[in-house]
Amino acid sequence: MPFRDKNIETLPRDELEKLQVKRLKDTVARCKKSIFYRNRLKDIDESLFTTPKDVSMIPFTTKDDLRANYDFGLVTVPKEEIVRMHSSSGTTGKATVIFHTREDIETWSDLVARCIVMTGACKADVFQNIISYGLFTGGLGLHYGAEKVGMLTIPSGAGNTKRQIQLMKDFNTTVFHATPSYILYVSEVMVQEEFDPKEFDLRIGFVGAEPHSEQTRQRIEDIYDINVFNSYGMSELNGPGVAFECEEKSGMHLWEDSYLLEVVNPDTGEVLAPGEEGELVITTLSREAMPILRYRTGDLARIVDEGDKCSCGRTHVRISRIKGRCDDMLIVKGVNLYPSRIEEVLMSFPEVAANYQIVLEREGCLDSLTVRVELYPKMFDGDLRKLKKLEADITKSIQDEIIIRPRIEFHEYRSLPRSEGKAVRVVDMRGEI
Ligand code: DLL
Repeated sequence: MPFRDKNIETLPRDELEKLQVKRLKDTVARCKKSIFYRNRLKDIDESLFTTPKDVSMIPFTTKDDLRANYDFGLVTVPKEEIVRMHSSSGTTGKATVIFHTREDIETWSDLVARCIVMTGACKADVFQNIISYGLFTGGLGLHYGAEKVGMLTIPSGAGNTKRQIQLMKDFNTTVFHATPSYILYVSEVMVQEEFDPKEFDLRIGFVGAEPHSEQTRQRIEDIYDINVFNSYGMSELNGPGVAFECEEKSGMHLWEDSYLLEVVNPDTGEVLAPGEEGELVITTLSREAMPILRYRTGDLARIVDEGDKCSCGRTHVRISRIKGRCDDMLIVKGVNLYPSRIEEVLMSFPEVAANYQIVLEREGCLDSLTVRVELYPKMFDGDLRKLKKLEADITKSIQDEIIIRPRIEFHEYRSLPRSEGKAVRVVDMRGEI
C-alpha cells in the first residue's frame, strides 16, 4: 500500500487529536491578527482548549463573511508574505478571494501529493491535468502536487478536446484529472474521432469539483477501463486536496492534520453525531496567510467510518460522496429534492448517455419538472415502442425515488449543452413567486 507520509497518514487517533488541539490553538491565536477575527474572537481563550470538540466554542465563518471582508480582511500576514491569490468560482454569487504564503503553497502541494500517491499513481506516471488553470484552484492545485510526486505533468488545462486526445496519445498519458462531466465528453469526442477510449494508456482518473453519482464514476471507469477516484475540495480551503479516495474507494479521507471537520444541521448549526448527514463545517489547521475557522462549506455529506479504521491503514476520517449543496436543494411542488438523486436513477439506465438537464417551470400556479435526457444513437432506430417503454420506465423510477412525476424529454446524443468545467444541470425558469 503506497504512502507519501506514512507517519502522519496512519497517526493513531489520540495523537492525531492532540495535534489538532495544538494546531487549533495556534490557528486561533494567528486569526486574532486579522481585521475580521480580531473582534470576533475577543472572548475566546484558546489556551483552555483540551479537545478538538472545543472548536464549537468559536462562531461560524460564512461565505458572506468572506465577501464582506473582501479583500484582505482575513489575512494574518504582511502583504509582502503573500505569494498567490485564488478565487472561488462564484457559481453561487460574488467570488471570494483566498491568499497563500510560500509555506501555504508547500503545505497544500504536500496534501495533494498525499492524495495522488494514495490512489496508486506514482512518479512513473504521465499526468494530464485537464482542468482550468488560473484563479480556479483545480489546475494549479493538482499541478504542484503532481510535480511533488515527480510525475511528468502536462498542464493541458480544460477545453480544446481534440488536442487533449492528441496529447493523451502522443505522450502516453496514464493519469488524468478533470471534472466528471468533461471527461465523459472527451470520451464522446474520442468515439467521434474513431478512437476507442480503452485503447489509450490511461489507468487512473481523478474527478471532482462538481457533484456526481457513484453510477457516473462507474461509467467513466467502464468507458475508459480505468480506476476513478473522487476528489473533494473548495477554494476557501485551498482547493483540491481536502479529501480524496484511497484505493479502497470507501469514502474520501479528509486530512485531519490540516482540517478539523464537523458535520452540522444546516438549519440550526447544531453539531451532529458521526454518521448523520449534514453540512460540512471545516477549520483550517495549517494555514498561515488566511486561516478560516468553522467554515460553512454549504456541502452536504456524512462521516462514513464511525471509528473503523480503513483497510488502507490510514486513520484520517472518511466522508461520503457529496450529496449536493444546501443551496442546491430544489423545492418542487413542495417536495425537497437534490439533483443528485435524479442523476443516480438516470445513470442506472444503460440506454441513457451521460449528459442531462433538469428543467423547472411554472405552469399556472404549479411547478413542473422536466428531465432532458440524451439517448445513445442506437435508440433512434425507428422503434417507437422501445422509446415509449423506456420513457415509462425512467418516469416510474424517478417518481419512485423523488415522489414527483417528471416529464421525460428525449434528446439526440450530444445535443444538450456541455461544459469544460463544472456542469450546469439545473435550469430553473420558475422566477419569483
Ligand atoms: O471545485 C476545488 C476542486 C478542484 C475540487 C478540483 C476538486 C477538484 P470551488 O470552485 O471553490 O473549488 O468549488 C467548491 O465544488 O464546495 C462543492 O460544492 C463542489 N465540489 C468540489 N469537489 C466536489 C466533489 C473546487 N468531489 C465546491 N463532489 C464545493 C461534489 C464537489 N462536489
